[in-house]
Amino acid sequence: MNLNWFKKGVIYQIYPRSFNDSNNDGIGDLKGITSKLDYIKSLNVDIIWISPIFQSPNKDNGYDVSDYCAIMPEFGTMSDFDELLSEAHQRDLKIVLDLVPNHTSDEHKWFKQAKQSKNNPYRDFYIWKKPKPDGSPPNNWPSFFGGPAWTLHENTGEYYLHLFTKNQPDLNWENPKVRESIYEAMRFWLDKGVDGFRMDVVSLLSKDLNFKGVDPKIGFRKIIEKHYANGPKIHHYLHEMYEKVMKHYDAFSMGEGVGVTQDNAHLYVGEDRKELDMIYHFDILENNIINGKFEESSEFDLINIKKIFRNWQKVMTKGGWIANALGNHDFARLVSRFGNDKKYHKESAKMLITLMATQNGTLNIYQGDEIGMTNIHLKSIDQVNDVQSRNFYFENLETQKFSNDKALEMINNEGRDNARTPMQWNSEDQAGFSEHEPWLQVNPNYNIINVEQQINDSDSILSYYKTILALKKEHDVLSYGKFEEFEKNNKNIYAYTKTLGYQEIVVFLNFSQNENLIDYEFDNEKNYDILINNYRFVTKTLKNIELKPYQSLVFNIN
Ligand code: TEU
Ligand code: CA
Repeated sequence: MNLNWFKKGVIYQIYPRSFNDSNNDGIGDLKGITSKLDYIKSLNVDIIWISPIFQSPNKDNGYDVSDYCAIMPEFGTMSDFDELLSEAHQRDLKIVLDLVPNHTSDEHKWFKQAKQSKNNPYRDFYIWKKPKPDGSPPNNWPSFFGGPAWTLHENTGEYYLHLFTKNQPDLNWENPKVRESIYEAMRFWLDKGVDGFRMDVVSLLSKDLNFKGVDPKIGFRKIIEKHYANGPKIHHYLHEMYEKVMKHYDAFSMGEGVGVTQDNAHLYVGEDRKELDMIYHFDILENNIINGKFEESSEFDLINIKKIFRNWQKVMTKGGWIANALGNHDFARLVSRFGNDKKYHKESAKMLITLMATQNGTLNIYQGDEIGMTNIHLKSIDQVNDVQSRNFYFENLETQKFSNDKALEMINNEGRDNARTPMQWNSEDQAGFSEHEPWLQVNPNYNIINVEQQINDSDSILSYYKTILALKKEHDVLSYGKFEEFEKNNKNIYAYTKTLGYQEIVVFLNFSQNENLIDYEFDNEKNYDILINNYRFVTKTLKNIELKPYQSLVFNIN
């Protein structure tokens, strides 16, 4: 296996709108990030992924780009960016930008041109189809964010495809000019010295080119897998992107693998394939979301989670590499979802980072998770900002599939605003994020959950993150060890060993609120030193160890 720097490196994801506001207009910005680089460095992370910062009308907070080579004015200027990059590099922190190659904003100059007429040279930058004879859309494809994936452009009489909002028309990757234009933008940033890209929904670049209708009964996740992602040209495009751009730089690509499965992932990341460096998979993030967001979801099930981790390990044993995450800007807060954000807030937040830091695959940490930020409870739809949640709510008002209260409850449980509330720096007004009312309200728990309060507390979630990430730097076994599980069918405890050369560790994680006895044969001939433990309490004997609620306990065996 080729041990590139980005495999062991830990990624810290920043959602710039919500991270730190330097000029007090209520919106986080680049200077705000620069002023927190020492803080970020102190976490012992290596790479910063910044969610989109390119010019955008913000219909989907930057995931609708109107100029790939300009900075969004709300976030600052190009020289603010250059300063951020150079200050980061001085601290030995890498910067990874979020590239959105599947669609642009409808305000991008390419789309403005394309709309002019059917024979405009930019027409073919997008995907246009004639209406059906009755005037309806060319097929029944649903968009990710509700409603059909097609919108009629009245003046030219054709529909354009948009897998996300109607303000995000899909680019036509069949057109070599589109590909070259994106490659040019990539070179622009790489020439400045950025260290790589997180590539938004990169698996969707090639879709089902027959545009066959879908069977809604199979559910949205399967629709993505079968019709939107993994299209016939996907590997051709990604290989071309590697050859024409990525291979010429010391930079890596992390593909957002929506619709990529354990069975086809190696085609994207196999070392011999020369396509992507790693795939960011969704199986954990979507583990209880059966058919897609805002449909029925199932209860937390550790046995299923174990199975997902186990199967994704296989992609790496086949020579590929993956990226792991329990949370990002599109999902609920991890401690609220996978842990317990009340009685066992601290314990479960620490246990969850222990899980992530001891799995192979590049670890992604999302801003605020290092202090255990939680979901927010919004009381009415007026407080909801996220376009996906709002579309769901208003569509549901008409269909009444769920009651309005239920719809709001689902938004509170699953909605994207949960992860997007401003970063909680201290207990001052607006959590120290800004002196102005922020674009999205601060979580009212900021006076008990914030950086300032945790930074000097050796028992805090923040201190635990720093410790375990330092251990990850020191012990390669955490990042590359051979993984072996036991108690596979235990629904409360996740337990595994990892071995690399002479080093062996054993990891015990209690996912329940109860004490649970571990069933493991300790070898009398060996020493078991505690590498990390989220409880102060230390066991005297290795017999009949009872894990406390949400305890994580890792031994170094020698
Ligand atoms: O997300 C793609 C994606 O699949 C998400 O829409 C995800 O499935 C959903 O939020 C959870 O149900 C990426 C970006 O991360 C997201 O913020 C963008 O809105 C989207 O692409 C469009 O660019
Ligand atoms: Ca600002």
